[in-house]
Amino acid sequence: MVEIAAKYDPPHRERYLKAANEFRLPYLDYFRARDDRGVKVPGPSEDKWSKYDFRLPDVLNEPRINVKLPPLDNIEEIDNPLYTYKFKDNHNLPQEDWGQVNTPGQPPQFSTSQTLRWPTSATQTEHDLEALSISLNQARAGGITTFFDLISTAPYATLEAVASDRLVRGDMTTFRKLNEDNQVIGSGSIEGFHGNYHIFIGGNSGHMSVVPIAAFDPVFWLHHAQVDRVWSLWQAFHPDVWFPPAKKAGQQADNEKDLLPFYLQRDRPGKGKFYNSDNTKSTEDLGYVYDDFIGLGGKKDELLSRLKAKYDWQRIKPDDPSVTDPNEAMKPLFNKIHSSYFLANLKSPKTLTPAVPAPSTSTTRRRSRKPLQSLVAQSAATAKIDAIFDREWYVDTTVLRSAANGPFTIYFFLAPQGEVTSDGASLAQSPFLAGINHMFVASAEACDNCGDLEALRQMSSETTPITPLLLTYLELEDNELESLRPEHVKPFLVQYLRWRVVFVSPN
Ligand SMILES: [Cu+2]
Repeated sequence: MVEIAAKYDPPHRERYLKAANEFRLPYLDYFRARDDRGVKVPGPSEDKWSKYDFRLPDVLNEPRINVKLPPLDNIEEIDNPLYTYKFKDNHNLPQEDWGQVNTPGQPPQFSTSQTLRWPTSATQTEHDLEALSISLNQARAGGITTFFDLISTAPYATLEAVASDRLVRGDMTTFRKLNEDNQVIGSGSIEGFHGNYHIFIGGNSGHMSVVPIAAFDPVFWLHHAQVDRVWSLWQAFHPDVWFPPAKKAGQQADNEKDLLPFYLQRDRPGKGKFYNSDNTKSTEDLGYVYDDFIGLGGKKDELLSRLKAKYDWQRIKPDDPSVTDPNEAMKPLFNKIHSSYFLANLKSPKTLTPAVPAPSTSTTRRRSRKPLQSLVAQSAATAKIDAIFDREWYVDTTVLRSAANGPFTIYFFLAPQGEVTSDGASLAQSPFLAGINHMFVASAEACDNCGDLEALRQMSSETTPITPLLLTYLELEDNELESLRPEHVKPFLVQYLRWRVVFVSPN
């Protein structure tokens, strides 16, 4: 980046050099609304018109973009490097590496010419932006619940609970995530949360959904910056929690072990040749800090109120089920970003939804929803929402990590019989989708560690918040669900909870 900045003529050079030196990888905030022009989100009774759209930022969605090029800082239209990565003639990867995702001798499932998001075939040249948008908008309600759970609640207050989805005592008889003292800990993890967003963005045949080729998609890096931010937030809420000491005298503690293959830079202090968990603990030591912390001074309460100020408006909770409006600072950047030089094809932007929100008139599904006003009145007036008995509901799962020798997704639905198809491609768009658990694992052949994990028959656990969809059922007129109390939810789940497993790779 500094090299490119140096190619500009003065007076632009100084400005760009300064910017290049201060540049840090931006994070992809999945919970930041992109615009308030409305978006259709599938629901069990009818498609809902949601005011805020949580699609990817448009800088990732536009095939062409205007940039100011060196040396004269003149605006020119170029292929948007954040839209897709085009593999060079030799596909950048040797054929045997492509063989991990594309079965030799069969038509490729993953494009070898460019990275794609939600493609319906490997020969497509554009992303399916509509499928991608539905996926991210569907994922949002569960995602924001998981985000707050992971960083600030008791079940995730230890490293072994929050870091990985692996079961410490992983065997076929242990179906709960337990710590080494056999206490039940949170079934989710930052690893699982991270894996889910790989497939929310990649879809069933997108590069982001499979380990060996995910990092070719430019969005990978923004996604991983967000995962790093979540980890950073967790650390801030748990400043005194770190790895347990080595079990035996003379043994190396996990936090001191080399993080291969990440070489320590020469100008950084440290004992070894590689990074380890201790010398990567603080982002400030690594030269950056997230905006959440600027001017904070280590106060946890203040951090939590900052995060609530950013995101609480969109959280769907039993005692507060409505989506309101973001504060001024979190208002969509849509109008600012669509200024005249930023995007190339302003006249026919493909990613924009209609400006006039059209309330859905879909009558394809048989259940009707109560009018919004009566719903608000009723939520307050009836005993349906009960502070003493109501709680968040989750589906916790435990699976064999290597069950498919590659990535697979478990889709959970709250659906009447016959409403969930077995067509893998359409499951993610289902109006009955409650959540997913994507096992973002590589095949045993992909790396040494992958083979070791398979040999261990490692079990993994995950969690899926289902309260948002339960609340939608609570609103339906025919009273399929009476309340969020266990006596009503349990029989409802026996009747309505369904799941499908979809294998992402042909292996
Ligand atoms: Cu990843």
